[in-house]
Amino acid sequence: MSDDRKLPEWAPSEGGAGFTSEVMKGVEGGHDGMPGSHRAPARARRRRKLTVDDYVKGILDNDRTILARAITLIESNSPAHHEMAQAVLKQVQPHAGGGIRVGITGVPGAGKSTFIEALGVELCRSGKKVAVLAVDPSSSRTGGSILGDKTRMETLTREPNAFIRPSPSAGALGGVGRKSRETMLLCEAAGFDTILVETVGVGQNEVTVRSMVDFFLLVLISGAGDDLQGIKKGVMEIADAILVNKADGDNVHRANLARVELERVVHYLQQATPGWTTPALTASSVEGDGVMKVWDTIIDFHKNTTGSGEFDKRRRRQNVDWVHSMIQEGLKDLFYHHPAIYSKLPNIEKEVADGQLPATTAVEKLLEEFKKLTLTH
Ligand SMILES: Nc1nc2c(ncn2[C@@H]2O[C@H](COP(=O)(O)OP(=O)(O)O)[C@@H](O)[C@H]2O)c(=O)[nH]1
Ligand SMILES: [Mg+2]
Repeated sequence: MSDDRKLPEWAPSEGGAGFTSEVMKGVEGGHDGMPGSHRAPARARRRRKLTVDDYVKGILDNDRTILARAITLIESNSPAHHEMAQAVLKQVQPHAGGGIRVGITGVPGAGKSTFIEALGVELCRSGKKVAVLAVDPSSSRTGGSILGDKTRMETLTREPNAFIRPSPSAGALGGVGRKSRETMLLCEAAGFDTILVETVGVGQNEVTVRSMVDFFLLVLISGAGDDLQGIKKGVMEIADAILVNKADGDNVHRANLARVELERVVHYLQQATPGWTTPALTASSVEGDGVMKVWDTIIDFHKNTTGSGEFDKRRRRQNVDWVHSMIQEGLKDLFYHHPAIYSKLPNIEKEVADGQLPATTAVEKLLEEFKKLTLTH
């Protein structure tokens, strides 16, 4: 398996030539020392089909290559993979749940990745096992920002206690981190005790991430004084802490002003977590100041909410919410993939676009059709 280590952990198991060529070179010499043995090329071995048991054992043994492949399996849209993924999940689930799940959101460029790297390295060096899931909506389009994040987390990547998994949110059904919950469970089962989920704060993302993490951190930067006007009240109301990042150089004073102002504003808002007052903090992720203060806050939060029962309550509620979101996703899938609907949709769309059919009538027609097809007794 050591050959596989050369691959990025998130390389797709059916990866392109770019991922495999390096590995091919390393093993072609047949240097395993076994006379007469004929080793299969790394590419073939890497693609060896794993059984459910292989996946489960690999995950529980903290084999990162297998963990990465299991995540790829979970993220796959193929029905065959789906069944296997569920079987794997079912078996590892009893070993999951032990991590603290932290969501980190903010506008692009706020310094989320830099912060995660600074925090992650500290945590790894203090013996924690840190999994980073970077859910990046832009990555599915450009592919660029994933690499950008990866580059910025270079030091963290080298930490033996870290596992970094960028996942494109793949725009389509479900949007952000459709499989992030499952991925978190796998990481926990593999022994990761700290799960950091990075996501870009746009639209629904914050709410979705909030619904799957224990602690939600909003990362901001202070600008030219009118900072706070652009921040939606709704986002502040779901944050368990607000971090004004880039508090360094000329920016320290402004960042402190912003922090004070934020603390004042938060005071008037609804609490994100009952019994917990959302603090505003400053940090410089580049210089490191204030980064561990955020971690101390997370630890305080954890103590506070496990003591009050809020922690458990939230996890229980999240599991139920998850059921409903999967039902919604499943229903949507059933509808859109039904051959009768699928085949009619383009024409109906055209009629609506051309103004020949009211949108309401179109929907009624389609749903009636769908009901007839599915609700036969
Ligand atoms: N001065 C300063 N720059 C920072 C800090 N954190 C991040 N940056 C810079 O801000 C840019 C965006 O950072 P990145 O972590 O990729 O932001 P993300 O899009 O929120 O993940 C990069 O050029 C970072 O070097 C900080 O604390 N201070
Ligand atoms: Mg980033």
